[in-house]
Amino acid sequence: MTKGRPAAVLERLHRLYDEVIPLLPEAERSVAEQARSSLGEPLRLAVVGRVSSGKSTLVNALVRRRIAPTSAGECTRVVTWYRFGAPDRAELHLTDGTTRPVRLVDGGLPEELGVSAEKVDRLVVHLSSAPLRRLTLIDTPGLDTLTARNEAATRRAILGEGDASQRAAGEADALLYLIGDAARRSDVDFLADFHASSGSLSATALNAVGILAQADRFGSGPFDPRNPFDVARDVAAGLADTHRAELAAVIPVSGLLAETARTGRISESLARRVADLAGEESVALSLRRQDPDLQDLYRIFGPYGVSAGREQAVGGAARLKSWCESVCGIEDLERLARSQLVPRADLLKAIRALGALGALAARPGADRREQALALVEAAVLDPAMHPLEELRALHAVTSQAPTSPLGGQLAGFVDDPEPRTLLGLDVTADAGELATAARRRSAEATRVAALAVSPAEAVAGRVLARSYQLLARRVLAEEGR
Ligand SMILES: Nc1nc2c(ncn2[C@@H]2O[C@H](COP(=O)(O)OP(=O)(O)O)[C@@H](O)[C@H]2O)c(=O)[nH]1
Ligand SMILES: [Mg+2]
Repeated sequence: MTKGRPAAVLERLHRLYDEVIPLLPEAERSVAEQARSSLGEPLRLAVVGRVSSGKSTLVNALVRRRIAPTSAGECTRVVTWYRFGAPDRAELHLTDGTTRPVRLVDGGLPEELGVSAEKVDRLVVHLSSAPLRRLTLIDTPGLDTLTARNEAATRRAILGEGDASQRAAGEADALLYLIGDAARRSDVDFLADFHASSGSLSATALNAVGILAQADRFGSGPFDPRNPFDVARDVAAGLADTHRAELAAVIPVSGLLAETARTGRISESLARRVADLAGEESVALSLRRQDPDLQDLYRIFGPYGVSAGREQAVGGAARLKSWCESVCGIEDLERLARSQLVPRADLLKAIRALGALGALAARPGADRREQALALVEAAVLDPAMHPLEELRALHAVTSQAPTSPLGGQLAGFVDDPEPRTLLGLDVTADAGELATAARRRSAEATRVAALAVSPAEAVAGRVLARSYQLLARRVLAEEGR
């Protein structure tokens, strides 16, 4: 029965857009229309991080195609959107508003575009790759020019001005944030910018996932007895703890091993080249690391992949491939996306669209600005929009009061199961019993809010109290009472 709550959020949001758009200055209406139309699209997941952190390699692994160039041509300097579509094709959207097709070379993007990166707004690639049905991926050039975190920057991110990577992140519903071995100061600043740009209902750690990139390179090299993935896991756990407010999780991933495993690169002859190294002492192997053939293998598997993959390769290409896939961490990332991002897609999209409209309505100089802001305010308080409050409160307790039992209850509402499951009642419970139980839970939540030791828990308690009240109202309404 509670199914359809995210749909109700979207419906209410469309109504708000209908109300507010006529109040906006002419020039801003098309921006608002674009934000509205994105509500009907797959979730947008932007891949951000420093230059050469492995973003494009990871994108290739996720779409299972070697489509994104991973060397330093023009292509790597433009924001690239990967959308579902057939036939496979790419087009450049230029800043002057025109578009032009880009020819794929052997199924991949060319290194050079024939247009300088400054003239490109974005490159849009359509691929008939199954994962893109649910997620549009946005590959970004990389963050090096992170600037002040202020209101102007926030508006720029939402309204389509400013640094390309930042702007792309502003158009995204969720982020994969690639981090090196220690999140640097500017990484954290960027995350704060992104969250600010998602508007007042920013979901923060609910829509940003940290990736500890190039996990196969952790540890101190060939003489380190530890497995680099074990080292990376420890580092990731530490970062997840430090950045609980900004990141939903930190997952160690080797994009390179994932790309290699998933894009059809591992032929029997390649596996044989790796297998031929089996039995060689690791020390001997590392002493001849300048050997061109070894260099070539390192580019495909990385030094750890070659060294640890040798024994697997003896078993053939399929064995090597499945080993790469199982150690690289990509499946952990996909599992998280499936369980936390995709099911919350509508709410995440709604948060972005609401934030974008709120920022437009607040623009100084906008005609009838007071009226527009009042409409946004009224929509935020509408019971139909309550799931957004739940998502926000869930974030707050998850990051600030992780042991609170309210977190689990909020997650129950956010992930939208049956009222009977939410209330712990069996199938025989009728609407009256459900409503009574819901009201009792509401009162309990209010009590928790009053006694809460942390502000996050107090907010969560109040939000949950309303969630249960609305649930009671809804079961009774559906029963026709
Ligand atoms: N060893 C290793 N190298 C990687 C990994 N991911 C990317 N690289 C290499 O790092 C370089 C930059 O990768 P790229 O994906 O183009 O980075 P981007 O600039 O963030 O898009 C390339 O030479 C990749 O082969 C990884 O997981 N492990
Ligand atoms: Mg790149």
